[in-house]
Formats: sequence, C-alpha cells, structure tokens
Amino acid sequence: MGAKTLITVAPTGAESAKADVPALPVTLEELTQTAKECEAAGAAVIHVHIRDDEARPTLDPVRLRDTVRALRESTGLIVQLSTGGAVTDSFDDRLRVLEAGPDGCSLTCGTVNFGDDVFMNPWPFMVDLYQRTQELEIVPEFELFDLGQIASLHRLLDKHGAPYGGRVHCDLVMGVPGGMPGDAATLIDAVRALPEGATWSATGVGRTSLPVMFAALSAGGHLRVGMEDTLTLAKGRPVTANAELVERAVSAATLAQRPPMPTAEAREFLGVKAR
Ligand code: KMH
Ligand code: ZN
Repeated sequence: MGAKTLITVAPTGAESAKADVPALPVTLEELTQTAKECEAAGAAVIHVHIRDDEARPTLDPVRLRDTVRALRESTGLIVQLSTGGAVTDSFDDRLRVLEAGPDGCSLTCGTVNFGDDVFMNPWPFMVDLYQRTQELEIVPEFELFDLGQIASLHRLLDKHGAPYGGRVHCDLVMGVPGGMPGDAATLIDAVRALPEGATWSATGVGRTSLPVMFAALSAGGHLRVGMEDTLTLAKGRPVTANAELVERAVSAATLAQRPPMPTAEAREFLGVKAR
C-alpha cells in the first residue's frame, strides 16, 4: 500500500452541457482557474477534455496545444489529455491528441456500452494509440471500464511491451451504465486481475463516487474525482466547483492516513518525462 494518495481531477468531461451545469469549466480561463484551485486543494494530475466556443466537446489540435501550454504555465499539475474524447470523435482525431505534447494520456482498453451510446476502442486502435505513446514518450493511463478490458490490458503489455516511463498505472472507471458496477466487491475483483505491480486509481461515476472512493482507499488505491464523473455532493447538493470534490477526496485520504501525493512525487510515481 502506498503511503500517499495520488489525486487526479477530471474537471469537465465530454458529456455534460454547460447550459445544464453552469459550474462546468469549459473555457480556457475557467479550466486554468479550476486547475489552480484543484492543485491548491491537493490534486496532482488533471485529466483534460476541452470545449469549443459553443462549449461543445472538441479535439481541435490548436486548442489542445494551447491548453497544455496554459496549464503548464499556470500550474505544476501533470497534464493528462483524454484520448477518449466524446463518443462521436473519430479514431484519427483521437490519435492526433498526442501531438499536443501532454505529459500523459488516457488509453481505454476496450469498447464498452456507454449509457445509450457506445464508446469505441477496438484492438487495432488501442495498439496504434499505445505505440504512439511509446514513440512520443507520453505516459498512458489505462482506463478500465469493465473486467474484460483488464484481459485486453494484459494482452497489450504482453504483445507490445512496457509503457513509456516503465510504470503501469490504471484507472478503474466504475458505475458507467454499460460498464462494471461501482461497488466494493467489483473493485476488489478488478484489482486482483490487474497486472503484477500495476498501480491504480478508481473513479465512481454519479452515485457510486463515494462507495468507490472508500473502497479504493481501503484497498490501497488512488483516486480520481471531478465533474466529468460526479455532479452532486449529496442528494440535492450540486457541486459548485471541482475543488469541492478534490477537497472531499483529500479529507477522506487524510483520514485514511494516506495524505495527497505532491506533484513532484507524482511525476516520479508515474514515470512522467521532464518537459
Ligand atoms: N467521454 C467518454 C466517451 C477518456 O477520457 O479517455 C470517454 C472518456 C474516457 O471520457
Ligand atoms: Zn475522460
């Protein structure tokens, strides 16, 4: 069990509309402000989805590059770009995300039903994306929405070697309608199936966020929180800023005697390249 807790914030996502969730950071200014607040609260990694001028999800290469630069200038956070994007994004656009030069990126290990949609991650796409992370020296975080995806992760590592940085770090994304449920028993099953030596975070979507957070802390895992996954603190209490979710994670981790991991330590922990 690690002595510290790596806290990742996923502030925006691709699914919620600004019109429905006014506190969602969608402009570069809102995103950098959120990032600063979350870093001050104890986050070490930011998982980034960006929006266009109409607040719709986009993978525009210029905006992505500007976003990476702005986050680096205004924070010390590890910048992890989403390669999942929105369910409507093309594979080519998703591969091109890496050209923005982030520290890390998400890499989902299989196709999964995603509410009424399908989040497509066929094997050839996973391999292309993985090999590009190796070439471009970007640390992948393996996003696992279902137990079968863990078998695909083993296959990826067996066939294509270790990730850039040499560490295998995963995020269990639990409670998505179509993926694995967000409960303690499933979390334990998933952790047992991970590759030997892998480190992991867990994320519980919606009302599974607290059960998953407590299960992850008690099983020695790390945490991802944020408005990509969770929009209410409790019934009838909407999140008004991502920092509230980071603060809640910091409180739980500190109570568990696993205080937040500082960013410098997180860079070492994840094997991120000095840029
Ligand atoms: N927005 C989802 C379709 C990722 O960021 O890599 C995919 C997602 C995973 O959020
Ligand atoms: Zn995401």
